[in-house]
Amino acid sequence: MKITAVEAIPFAIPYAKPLKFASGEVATAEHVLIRVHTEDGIVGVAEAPPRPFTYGETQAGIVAVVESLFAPQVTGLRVTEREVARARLGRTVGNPTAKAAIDMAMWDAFGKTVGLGVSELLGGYTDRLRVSHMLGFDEPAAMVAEAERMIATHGIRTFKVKVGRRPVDLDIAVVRALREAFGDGVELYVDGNRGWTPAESMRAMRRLADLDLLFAEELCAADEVLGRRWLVGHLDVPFIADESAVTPADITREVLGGSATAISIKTARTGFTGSQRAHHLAEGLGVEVVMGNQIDGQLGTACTIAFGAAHQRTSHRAAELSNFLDMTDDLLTEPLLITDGELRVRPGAGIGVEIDPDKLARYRTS
Ligand code: MUC
Ligand code: MG
Repeated sequence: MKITAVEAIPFAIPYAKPLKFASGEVATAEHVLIRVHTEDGIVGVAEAPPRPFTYGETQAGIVAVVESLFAPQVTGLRVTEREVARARLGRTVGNPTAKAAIDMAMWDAFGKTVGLGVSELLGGYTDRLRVSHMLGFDEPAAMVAEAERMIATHGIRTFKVKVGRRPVDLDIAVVRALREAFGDGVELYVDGNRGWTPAESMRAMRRLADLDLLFAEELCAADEVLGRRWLVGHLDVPFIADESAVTPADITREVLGGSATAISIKTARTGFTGSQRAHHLAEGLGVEVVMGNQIDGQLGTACTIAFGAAHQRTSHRAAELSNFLDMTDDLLTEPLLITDGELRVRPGAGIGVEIDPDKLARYRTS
């Protein structure tokens, strides 16, 4: 069970269609594959997606922090000593996706060691989740066409619409066009990635009031402390804290401060161990949870489904599990498949995935 080595391997896989949103754009998945090796010959895997516009991490920075600080701190631990790993890694501030990937690779190695799936080990509530697809910035007709394709090809009927552009009219036109095209046969919610001020958010939400939205996510920044509290207090839909609520302390501050009424859990930034803390806290606070997507590849998505399906609260809403569909390729031997709008937990031990060595050789950049 002892960890003998931790590798951080950068790779790059282009997107067929870049995802654009208020805080940035992703055209290539420049992620880092983390491999945790144990003395028994087990290899646990996970991926870290650098999101400089959200957490300040870069691909080179993730490789450097893992190789120089984190690998030596976890080498020699048993894969069950995740709390020790968390405490040691926690001495370094920031670097959420690098820390999360090490945690998830340790869980993967643990599951493979004992021959059980991580989703079972975490709670085993269900074996599948409904899928929500994220629609990035484009013209209204193109965003409607993408939703149509997702419905026809994958049976997906929940859409998170990226908003936060100026003037707000284009985003409002998109949401209205989606509701007109699909009626109440689809669920819709919006994510502003901090693009608007509180006042702009309020005006936009008033103009969207008749469109039966499920949620509004991170429309304005949490730093707009009083403005955001005022906005959230006036909305009649839950307001999801995403990038503003990563740690338990962030979540507590946002919810008890009246600046959020739901949270997004992303395994890419809190791993399984930190996501459990966020989940239990959300239960204690009595707020809804949506499983979010950090623009993950298939490996990251397999982690999200493993965690989301493990608990009742994270299984209630459709989970964001489809960003990988826009990648030109991926690293897994067996691709994930969304059918009838659902994604199933991978069978098998650990996270239930294998890395294809030929694909890794093709896409690794060092
Ligand atoms: C999301 O939910 O915001 C875009 C930026 C980021 O940090 O995550 C994605 C999706
Ligand atoms: Mg978001």
